[in-house]
Amino acid sequence: MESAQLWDRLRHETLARGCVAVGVASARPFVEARAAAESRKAAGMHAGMHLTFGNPARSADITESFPWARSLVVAGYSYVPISGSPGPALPNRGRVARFATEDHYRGLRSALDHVGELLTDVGFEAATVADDNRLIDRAAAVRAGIGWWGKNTMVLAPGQGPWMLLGSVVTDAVLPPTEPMVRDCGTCSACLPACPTGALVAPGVLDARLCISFLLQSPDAIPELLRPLVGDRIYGCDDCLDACPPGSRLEATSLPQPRIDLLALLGLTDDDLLERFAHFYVPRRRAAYLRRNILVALGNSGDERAVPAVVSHLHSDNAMVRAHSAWALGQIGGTAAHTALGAAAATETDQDVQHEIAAAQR
Ligand code: B12
Ligand code: SF4
Ligand code: SF4
Repeated sequence: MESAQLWDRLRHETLARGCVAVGVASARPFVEARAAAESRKAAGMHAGMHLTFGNPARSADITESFPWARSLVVAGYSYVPISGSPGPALPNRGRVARFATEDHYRGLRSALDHVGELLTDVGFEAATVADDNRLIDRAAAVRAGIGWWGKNTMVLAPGQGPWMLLGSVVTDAVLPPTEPMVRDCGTCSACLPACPTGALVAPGVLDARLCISFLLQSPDAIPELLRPLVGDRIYGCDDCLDACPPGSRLEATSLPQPRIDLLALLGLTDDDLLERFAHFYVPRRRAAYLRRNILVALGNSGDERAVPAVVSHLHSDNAMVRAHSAWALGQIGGTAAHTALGAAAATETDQDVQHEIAAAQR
């Protein structure tokens, strides 16, 4: 089969399997993306994440992982409007960013695996790579002409805006590359002031240390000053995507979904909590990180009905959970919260938690 014919078939099948954009990029190294990743890392803006920052030279050159790679078939998979939109804010209710309302990557991976099978059926090598340490997905998408780099660092596509997940099929087939898009954000810069923490420190530059999406996946305590800005989120953040005009028409078609009952979540066992959010990235699959996020959201809600559930976490065997519980009680305030903090102050032995309790009592 001629490469143009093969590409036509792959394109058709990718779109038929639910992807909204597809293109081809050559497998040569992504020199600029490597330099950007190295520079973010040198400045500490990667917040210690491994992912594509662990070895930028490898993530920017797919032939390091697949020496036979010649082309990348890159696809964008839309998760809006099916994700719905968070309904109105309510006390003790939280929200999850749209990309994680369910495992939306499943549909993307299945479409890409199908394309891979079509390639192997005609004798080529093929491997699916999506949200993986071996490839900087957005650099591949921009080269394949799927979209352009937005000032919020997302890849935006006409009609989709930033509401697409990205992935590739790596292959040794030499396919005709699609042209990169001649488009950019122009004079718009709406995403920059929309970020609650100022994590977009310059157009196209994100400091992950300030990004709520990172903080809710981080393997550490959430910095005290940033906790109020987390609001009612328990996973992911969409503010710089919500602000983005190219995505607003699509977003407006999504139906409001009820926010999540945070007290019911806190009452789950660790196993049930992890199972409920099996598709989330949770450091070392420890439920304590999910509890940390829920406690911060409850603290921000400031509703006294949460006190008994939060107090029960003041006696957790995990110091980080106790610390966030103390903080949440300080935010909620009231007699019951202060009595519980006083009792905990008398028995707490961990210095960091003692500090959090003292701060919460002020
Ligand atoms: C690490 C990571 C994160 C980190 C850091 C994000 C970041 N901006 O780097 C954290 C945890 C914060 C994160 C958050 C999110 N992520 Co994320 N994340 C990744 C991951 C694993 C690697 C990203 C990476 O390599 N960055 C490296 C550096 C080099 O990229 P960069 O800083 O953007 O650099 C480029 C720009 O700066 C641009 N540039 C340079 N100068 C300038 C100047 C101007 C004016 C402009 C416009 C651009 C520009 O060029 C550089 C490259 O050459 C990818 C998956 C993957 N394997 O690629 C997913 C990925 C980027 N994430 C994704 C998603 C969906 C999200 C969230 C929306 C989830 C959420 N709702 O919470 C948020 C969005 C936050 C944001 N504004 O980026 C999608 C993005 C899809 C898309 N359409 O772009 C990806 C591709 C996963 C996937 N396969 O679908 N993520
Ligand atoms: S995801 Fe949220 S915190 Fe991160 S850059 Fe976007 S608006 Fe800011
Ligand atoms: S909000 Fe405006 S500047 Fe930011 S990514 Fe979207 S189009 Fe670009």
